[in-house]
Amino acid sequence: MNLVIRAVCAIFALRPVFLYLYAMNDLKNIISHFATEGEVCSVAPLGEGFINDTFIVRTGEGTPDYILQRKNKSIFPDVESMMDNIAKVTAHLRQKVEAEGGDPAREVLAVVPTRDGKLCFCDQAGEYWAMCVYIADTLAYSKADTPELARMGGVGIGRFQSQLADFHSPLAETIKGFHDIRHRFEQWDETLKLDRAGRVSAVASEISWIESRRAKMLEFRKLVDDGTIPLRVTHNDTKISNILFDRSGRVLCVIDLDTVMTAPALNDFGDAIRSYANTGAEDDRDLSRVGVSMPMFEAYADGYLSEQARTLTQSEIDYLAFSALYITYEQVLRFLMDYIDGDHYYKTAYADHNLVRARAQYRLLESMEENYDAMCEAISALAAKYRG
Ligand code: GN1
Ligand code: MG
Repeated sequence: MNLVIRAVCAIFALRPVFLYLYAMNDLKNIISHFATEGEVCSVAPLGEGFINDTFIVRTGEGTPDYILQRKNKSIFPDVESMMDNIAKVTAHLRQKVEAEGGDPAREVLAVVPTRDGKLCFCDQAGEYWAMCVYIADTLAYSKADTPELARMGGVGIGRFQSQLADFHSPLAETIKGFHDIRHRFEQWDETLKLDRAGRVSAVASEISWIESRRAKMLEFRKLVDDGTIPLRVTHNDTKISNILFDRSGRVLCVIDLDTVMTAPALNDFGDAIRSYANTGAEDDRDLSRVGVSMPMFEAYADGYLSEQARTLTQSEIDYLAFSALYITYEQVLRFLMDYIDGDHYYKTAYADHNLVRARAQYRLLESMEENYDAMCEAISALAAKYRG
């Protein structure tokens, strides 16, 4: 039956409806395996994540609500290790928030274990589920509307990185070579060779966008390999929708910790700029709307450097502006690669969605290239301001 519902919903692009029907059949049983409090009143799909399936689980008065996620095991091959990363990192963050006199219940994600003490539950179909406590009364955005919000986003990620600066337990690599462009090129070359969806010839000009910048991107990666750019504990998916803000605009809690790994801190800066400083949407069809907003760029960089300028090395400062180009380029590659491959990685809402995303992200990349000197100057000025 599920298969029929799934097929119908896929045909009519009714993913949320599918999730809801799926939920009603099976979710309460899955939830019963977790150490939750209270009676489950409702379960409904939540959010716009591209990878996992997310649900909000409402319980009655006086007990917390929860976030339930089916983790995408084709993307995260070792969900148990990923959850182990998240448990370790959140325990560390909790100690920091407590020591700073904050409210750990609202400022750190709380993983809900299963009743037998595991961090995730594997159902009969072999799907992995995880749960955390829902943090009520927060604001989430798909777009930064004001420079003030962008600045607070930068403060939040700067703080997140600094709270993890003394986290030294090893972390599993949840997705191999996630922001390593060398690894992405291996996948890219293979995808083009296989041409599984027969789309390569139709996107020749888009492919040339990637190829014309290949050498430059590989050159940057060498700086990571030779230790010029250090590794730190980073989030790796810092788009604005992965941050919860409080009503005063302050970052309350950084969520979606699936990709927390040891990686260059620059990834978090670059990915955030890709999101906060885009004047258009990530998948804008109207490319005239897409570009880098310098006020948003400066505001985010100001917030980030107010927290991190004294911690980052000079090499990291020198490549901060470039990191925005690097991550945006990588995102063009990833969307285009998924389109060429037949749309297996990202959730899509319509047939050429990944191609639309790749084109919009490419327009953003071009705009960053046009504004690159100004971006570098802004970073130098801000680094001087906060380093004294
Ligand atoms: C995915 O999971 P979500 O929707 O926050 C992706 C990111 C991309 C982003 C593009 C694990 O993020 O890397 O930048 O989509 N996450 C994974 O919006 O691939
Ligand atoms: Mg994510």
